[in-house]
Amino acid sequence: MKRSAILTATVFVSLTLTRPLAGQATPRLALELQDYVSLPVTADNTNENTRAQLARVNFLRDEPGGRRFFVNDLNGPLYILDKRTKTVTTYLDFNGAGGRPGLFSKFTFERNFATGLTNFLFDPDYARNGIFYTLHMEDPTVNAPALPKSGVVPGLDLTDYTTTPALQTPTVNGRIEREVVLIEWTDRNPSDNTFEGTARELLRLQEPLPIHPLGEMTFNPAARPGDADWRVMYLGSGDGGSGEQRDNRRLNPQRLDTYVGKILRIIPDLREHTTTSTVSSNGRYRIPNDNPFSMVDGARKEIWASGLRNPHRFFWDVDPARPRSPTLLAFNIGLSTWETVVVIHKGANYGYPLREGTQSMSPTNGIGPLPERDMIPVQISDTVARGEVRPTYPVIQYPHSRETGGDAIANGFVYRGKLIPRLRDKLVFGDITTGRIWYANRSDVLAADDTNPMTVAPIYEMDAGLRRTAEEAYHKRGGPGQALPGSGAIAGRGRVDLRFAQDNDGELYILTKSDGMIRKVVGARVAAGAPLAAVVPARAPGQSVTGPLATPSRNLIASTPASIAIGKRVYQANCAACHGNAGQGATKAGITISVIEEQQGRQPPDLADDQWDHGSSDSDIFRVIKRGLPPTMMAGFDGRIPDRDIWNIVNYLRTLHPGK
Ligand code: HEC
Ligand SMILES: [Ca+2]
Ligand SMILES: [Ca+2]
Repeated sequence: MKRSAILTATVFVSLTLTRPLAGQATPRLALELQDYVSLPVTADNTNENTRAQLARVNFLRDEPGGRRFFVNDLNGPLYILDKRTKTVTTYLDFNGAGGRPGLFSKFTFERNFATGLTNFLFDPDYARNGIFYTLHMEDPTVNAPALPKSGVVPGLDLTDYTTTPALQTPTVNGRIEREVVLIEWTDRNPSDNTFEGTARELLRLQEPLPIHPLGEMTFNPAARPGDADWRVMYLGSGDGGSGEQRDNRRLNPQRLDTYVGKILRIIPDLREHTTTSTVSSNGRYRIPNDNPFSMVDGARKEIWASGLRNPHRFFWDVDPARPRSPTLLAFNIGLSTWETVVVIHKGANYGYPLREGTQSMSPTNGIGPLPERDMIPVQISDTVARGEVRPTYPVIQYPHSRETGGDAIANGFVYRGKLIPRLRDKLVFGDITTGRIWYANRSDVLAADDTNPMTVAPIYEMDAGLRRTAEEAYHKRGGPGQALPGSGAIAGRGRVDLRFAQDNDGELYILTKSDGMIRKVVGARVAAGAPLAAVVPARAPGQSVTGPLATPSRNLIASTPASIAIGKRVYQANCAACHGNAGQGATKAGITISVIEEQQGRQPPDLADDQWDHGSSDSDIFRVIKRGLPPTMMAGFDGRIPDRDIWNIVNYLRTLHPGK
């Protein structure tokens, strides 16, 4: 087995220090990675998008007991990875689409992001009961049975297998593009590499669009038999793309009568907690009676928390001082401005799509400061609201920016292994597309879980050289593209597509879809050069916590050559990635932003053609740049670009029209 230590580059990225840390200087860290295993290539190279990633490796989970890892590839296989021999064996193959040999005929995996076999999870009692759970995606319009194909897995007994009616998600156009299916599997003999036993469909959920599905599952690791949380499953349910629609689907993450944009909490095993729970409407699982909305008329009883766009990864932080009550963190992908980590609290509302990060977001006012009276309606349904709630805000956030941010938050873990004492008590996390990696001190993360939206944990960038490493491996392993597949607004051409995993010893692994590799984090050295700066993005310079949304009615900066030159520079740094380097618009610039393409949305428009869909006066354009155009990817730059420079951009844009 090849084991090449890949040392990291020490590229210094300058960051703004907005809150100096008391006491010790913070060293700059560089992560050392070691190839762990290369997964079988499952790419479709007829496509430049994420289907051309060499292997869409999504999760690595350590088997309770620790002899083997299990790993899934979104394209269909659930693998067993032997830790000693590093051999990869297909345990179950879900991909039976279009006559493929796997289990499910309605399986769908070909569109860009979290499609296919999205997740799997071991039951807390797996070592004794052999139970695990999977989430996969189906296309309800495919004309084929939803039952697993018989004979594909010889040991799978399908005698009692039946499907369930899909849990409904409101839509205004009648379109339900996907269904996510949660299945409970019982392997009678979990010690071998084959499946023999039964399976039970627990639920299927309608997803309006193929993005942000119900995709994450976890159990409280501290719960023991007899505890209220024992074998109680928390689910991270993305909003199915609804929050960024311009119609009534938009409020789905807020609506308590929907399952999307929520954290759900259920009891998969009908035999558990029988006296303190209620059987679900489909009869396949139970709902704990202490869920926060179990007594609210019209609400889905499964809901634990609401108002999230895409809580696609969880992490339980176990405090050594209070090991019995761990804290659940969710990594939540943002729409236009902020990537966030939130602490999950019973009944909390995280505000989306009325809030993003620590700002407000609305189709009329754009992205802006929080209102003085920071309350939002408790939305029971589309038309019924009952009372108000103060939103709960992130403990970590970083912006969509080239200097200090990224496109989409991956996940992370507090390091608790032995190999790298320097990482102890640090929450290590990253950005999916850019492959950028940061840490936050665990104590800062927990301290930011106050009721003040403007306190967030400082984050510190680390070097890992991940993009270069992935590019090299991608080419070495036969990837045909010049750049890595896919694209992002901040990453540009080529997505690293990063996720983290943690083994039972607390050691960290890095999964990258682009090159289909798993690498182990084996060291963190202090990098040479300037000391690392902290980023506290919640209160960017000039940004008020609350305040009026007024924008000036006329251009305050004269259109001088100096103003135009500054405007051009600021434009290049912040806007060119989407609107092209000459304002010609994404299409003419040959840019396709995968996320927008996926939703068949509007690509960033031409700003040089003198057609302004959102108003053509200088102050209209100023307002669009400052506040953004929610719910689209056009973010507000309030707090990130000073007003003076927004006027400079307006002056620059005015020079682009060919008539000028
Ligand atoms: C992440 C991609 C992205 C970035 C970065 C971005 N935009 Fe946009 N922008 C869009 C999209 C998408 C739209 C179209 C929204 C819609 O109407 O559907 C848009 C719309 C606009 C409009 C409205 C055009 C009209 O017809 O009225 C203006 C003006 C604009 N952007 C300016 C900028 C400026 C200036 C910057 C940099 C400070 C910038 N944008 C950065 C994606 C982006
Ligand atoms: Ca078995
Ligand atoms: Ca806070």
